[in-house]
Amino acid sequence: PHPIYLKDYRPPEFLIEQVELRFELDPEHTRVESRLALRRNPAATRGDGSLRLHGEQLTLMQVAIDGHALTPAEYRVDAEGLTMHRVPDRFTLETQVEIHPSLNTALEGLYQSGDMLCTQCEAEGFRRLTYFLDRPDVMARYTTTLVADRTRFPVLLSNGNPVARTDLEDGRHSVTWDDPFPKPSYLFALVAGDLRAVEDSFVTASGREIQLQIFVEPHNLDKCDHAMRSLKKAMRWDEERFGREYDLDIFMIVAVSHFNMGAMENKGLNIFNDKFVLARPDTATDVDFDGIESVIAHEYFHNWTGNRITCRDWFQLSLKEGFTVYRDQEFSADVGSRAVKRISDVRTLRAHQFPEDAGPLAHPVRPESYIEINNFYTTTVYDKGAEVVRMQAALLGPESFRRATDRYFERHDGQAVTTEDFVRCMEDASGRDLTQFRRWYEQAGTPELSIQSKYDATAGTYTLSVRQETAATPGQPVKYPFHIPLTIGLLGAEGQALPVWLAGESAPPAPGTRLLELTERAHEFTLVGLTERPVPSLLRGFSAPVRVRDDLSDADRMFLMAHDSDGFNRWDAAQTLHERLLLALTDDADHPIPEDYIAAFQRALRDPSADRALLAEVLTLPSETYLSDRMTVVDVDGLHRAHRQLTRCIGERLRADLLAVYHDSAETGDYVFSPEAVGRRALKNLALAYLVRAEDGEGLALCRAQFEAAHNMTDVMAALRLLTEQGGAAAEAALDAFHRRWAGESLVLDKWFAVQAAAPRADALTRVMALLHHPDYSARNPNRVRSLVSTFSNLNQVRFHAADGAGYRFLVGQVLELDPANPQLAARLLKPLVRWRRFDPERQRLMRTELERVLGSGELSSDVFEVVSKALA
Ligand code: B3K
Ligand code: ZN
Repeated sequence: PHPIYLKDYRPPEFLIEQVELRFELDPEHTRVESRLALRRNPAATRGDGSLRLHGEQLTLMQVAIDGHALTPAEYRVDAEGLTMHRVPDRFTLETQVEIHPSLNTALEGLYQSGDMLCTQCEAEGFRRLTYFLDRPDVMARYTTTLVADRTRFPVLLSNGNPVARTDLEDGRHSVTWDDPFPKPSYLFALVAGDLRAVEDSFVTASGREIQLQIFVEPHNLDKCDHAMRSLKKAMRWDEERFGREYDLDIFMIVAVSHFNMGAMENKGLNIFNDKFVLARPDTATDVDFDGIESVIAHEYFHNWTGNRITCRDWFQLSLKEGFTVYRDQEFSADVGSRAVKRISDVRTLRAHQFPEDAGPLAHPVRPESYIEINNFYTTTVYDKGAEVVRMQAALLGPESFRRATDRYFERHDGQAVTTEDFVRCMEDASGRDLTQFRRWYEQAGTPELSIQSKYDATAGTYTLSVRQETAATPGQPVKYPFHIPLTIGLLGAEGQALPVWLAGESAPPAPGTRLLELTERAHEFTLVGLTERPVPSLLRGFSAPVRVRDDLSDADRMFLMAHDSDGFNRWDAAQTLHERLLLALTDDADHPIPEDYIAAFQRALRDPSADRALLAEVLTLPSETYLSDRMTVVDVDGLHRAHRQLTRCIGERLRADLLAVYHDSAETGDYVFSPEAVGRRALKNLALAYLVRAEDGEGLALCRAQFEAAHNMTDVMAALRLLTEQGGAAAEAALDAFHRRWAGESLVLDKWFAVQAAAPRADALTRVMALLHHPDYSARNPNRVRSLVSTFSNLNQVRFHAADGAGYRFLVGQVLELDPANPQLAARLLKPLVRWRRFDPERQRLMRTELERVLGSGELSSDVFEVVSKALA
């Protein structure tokens, strides 16, 4: 496999104006006829007169130019495409190919999921349907005819609007779809199956009525309400916040059970992993409800950021993904709690993106090269990409940012563009120069800010010295300073907001948050007018994706935790307190647990006015995986011991308060999915977790009772997780009961597998290996594989990293088994091994041996090859 470089980008030599497709669908043999109107691209340099189309795993039956069949001498077919030696400047190309959906285990192209057929084309799956210029800068209009057996496949869907339906004499029927919007091939989709739809409608701001349909298998019809509500909320929000209205007359969502990712934004026909559609209070947790709301919104938002305006090439992936993640994050913040949303997004960023950016797979938000594009759907491109958009929004301010996005939509509608085009709109609409800011797209790595403070009582000044530094990343030994928005506030002794008044300014600004801009390696800010030493609240709302090293004391952090008006920073102060204590306990089990630490959390728990959701976040200890990123050499066992020790201590010391919180938060009446109700359940189950993990008798009894009595899956799973961790007969009985109760509900069974894989019990791996042979386990279903294998290797750090290396051997065994069938899934599974250099020498050796075993095992997919070879480089 060879790398592809951004610097080699050339515009396509030919454009495709019109695409007519006809699929004769059958799981075993599907015939695809295509008719393409091609013409030479006036903007491209002329080549040798030949034309090469992408195509993989296709059996070519016929190829004709302008109605004349080509003879074998006039073209060549190889494993990656079709080359026609001489073509006119403008012509019609007709091809006929055969494909085999039922054999397609990679879930890319046309494949079978249960009894239905569906497609996944992004990034380069369209070339598995037919010969094509399968690159996003070739945008065309599509008309698609689907032909299939009427009984097996009564529903036939594609992009756009249905324009014709016919019953054929041989028991088949056909439906023709027409999509009036030009689109890149990766947004093409089709679905065929025996599906039912939940229907609704939405009236747009300009008064157009849109038909909304969610297609599912019949037994899932009762699990679509939340998805439909989420969709309508998202449609309204996009009109209000970004002025974006939906364009077609129909919007369809289809839920499928075999899917490599979360969902796919195909034009007018979003295809979803059913995990992000199906929910009923008794089958899905609050986290699931939340995920559905944000993924439905994300895919819907792509209609403008991705579909109407798409990417010129795959290096620009963050143009659509970073921006769309930013949009879905803002949506969730607006319809839920902004601080809680920010906390959960930053948790993800710190737990996944920071380690990625510090490891062998670090890459810029706009990568320079890749071997397999599917490996670049990363947390850097998505989540750091969203932060890069958020920073531009912060630098521009809300009005100017809205002007800039309006301009972007207006200027580039119908085009395939670059992140550079996006930044230029930001500049043009605001008059700001973002030259230096562009480094966020080009340089990998997480900047570290060191912030030193000094208070001068006589002068009444407070000086903040800020330095930024970014460690080298693969291929980028030297880093230049970033343009960083740093928002800060100052708190007085009573917790009141003070003005952030910079020396040289004639009058103080209003007290509150202020945005400072860093552009140099070092800055000094002198703040004046201070009659007392303030406590600084730094990087409010996490205004930039950086690590901060400051000189605040634990007392300052407790003060911020109690008084900061910025909810995110109250949480962050608490996290740092937990983190420092946990790391100290990791090094020394006898390190004392300070009284004032316990007291601070007791006060928080006793505050009746506290937002429950935020309180739950504040009281949650950082995960072992996150903490391991904070250590130079990860001490797997020490961290686990420290985590248990502190958890138990909190459970014992705050017992009465935790019990009170638990009882106060009892569920009354029917399940509601609202920020308040979710927060209350989160806090209740956190209190329960502390009690059970401290092996409190009353806590254990409450846990068993909750498992028996709860009607919502959030409470059931919280109890089942704790029971499973505790083990013994009660755990086995609960697991058996749960399994019996939910037989046949695939998404619920995923939870049953996951809860066992995550429990940090000594026999975890043995159990996971036994579950591979459970009749409900299937390596062909990505959700099932993730629920067992990824849960174990990502969320059960202490057992996955067992000193004998058995966890590593297990994972690599799974990767090698899966790779021939589903390379995308296999490459993702490998991720936990990539950070091997962070561990002690013996674990390093064991992990490296396993990575080398992958590399040495012959036929690897380009996906897995790229990940291992970079991990070992
Ligand atoms: N755009 C898709 C991801 C496609 C991944 C291809 N390997 C989902 C999303 O980000 O909305
Ligand atoms: Zn996306």
